[in-house]
Amino acid sequence: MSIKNQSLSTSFIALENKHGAHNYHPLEVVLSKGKGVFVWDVEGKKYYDFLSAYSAINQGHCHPKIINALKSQAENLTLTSRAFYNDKLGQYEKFITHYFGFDKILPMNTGAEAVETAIKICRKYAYEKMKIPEEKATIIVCDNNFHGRTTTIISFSNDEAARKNFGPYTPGFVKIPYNDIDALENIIQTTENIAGFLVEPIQGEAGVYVPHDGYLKKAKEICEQNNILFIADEVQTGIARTGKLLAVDYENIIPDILILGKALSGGVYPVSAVLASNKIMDVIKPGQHGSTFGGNPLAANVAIAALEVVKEENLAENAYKLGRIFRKELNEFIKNSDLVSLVRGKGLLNAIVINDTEDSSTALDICIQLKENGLLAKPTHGNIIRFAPPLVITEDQLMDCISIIKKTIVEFVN
Ligand code: IF1
Repeated sequence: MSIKNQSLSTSFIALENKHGAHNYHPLEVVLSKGKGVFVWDVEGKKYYDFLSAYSAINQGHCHPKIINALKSQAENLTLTSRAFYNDKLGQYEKFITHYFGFDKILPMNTGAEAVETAIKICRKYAYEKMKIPEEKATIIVCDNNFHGRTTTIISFSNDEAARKNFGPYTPGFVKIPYNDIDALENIIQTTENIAGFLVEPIQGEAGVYVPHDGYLKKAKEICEQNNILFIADEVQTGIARTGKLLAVDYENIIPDILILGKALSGGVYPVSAVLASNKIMDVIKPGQHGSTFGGNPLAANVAIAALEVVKEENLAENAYKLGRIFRKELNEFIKNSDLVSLVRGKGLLNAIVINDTEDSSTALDICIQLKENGLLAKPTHGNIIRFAPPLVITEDQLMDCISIIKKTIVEFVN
């Protein structure tokens, strides 16, 4: 970066460092424009976005249809609160419940809020329908889960950085190893008052851990046999990211409670949702749950457009096809690499595992070099780099990105 350019980025970074909480350590790039699979920094340099704001930008940056839905609604009515009805929410609720095949939606804003909402619904259903004694409901979660950053959610995290010194923690959760059916069966046999099983169909933050085929189906069967609610957190894996509309679609299972977020709005507005049957959702009565922005007309209009784009542009099919090409090309490449030990993922949610210790800076250093070469990505934990481009990426663009990744790894080794 030239000295002049450096001062421009540096000045923006300095503003954030001085005036903003230091709750992130971003890659040193200052973005000012996004379109499709591309983003531009303040110096005008163009990059492929291979993070997609953690899978919130599945439809591509600033998708025209979604932006128009945002603009047109924003000029009419943005927020009424739920003290009154509005002319967009009911249409959205009908649209999304038909789209995913559920009876009802409880609309929220962030993914964490939707996870918290699902936990509350599960607990209330346990007390009022499962006859579990009040205050005794227990929800099974998995080791290395990531479901957000509220106090309750980090209470069942085993990521010390996300959890330490934020206690006292919310009780009512038990942890089992991910992708381990015996552990699920065992905890159910040995623990009283189990109300639900909250699980990511693929563990994103943990490093794009894809469970073995049949895990989710078997887990759902065990939950059904034991009258336990199967709660799928598809905030990151949903909305076509893994090559199907939902990651659970690979195993043809229907969760009792489905949690969505991120790409539900194409990244233009915070929109999340909890979907369930009438039998489950109807435990929530007026005044028992809500939020100021939950179900606002702006979110409703944006989410309909974002979901229409997914089908109109065959994003799941594209993610499925290009994901296979990505893993095939990289698996071939790493046969001769000592630096990259593994490629894994589904659809366009993939990761490479760097052959170095978890606490090494190698993965980050590679991302810094990728940035220099025109591609933005970020490590998840330690030695794992997640690759998740917008699902609108073309095969030519993907091949271009694969070349950049290969070139960078070769440069890094030499
Ligand atoms: C950060 C991670 C990804 C999620 C799943 C719920 C939520 C998330 C499966 C909460 C959010 C985001 C949060 C963001 C970075 C990103 C992330 F690195 F934190 F773990 F994607 F893997 N369920 N994930 O992935 O949704 O409240 O954020 O809308 O906190 O740094 P949210």
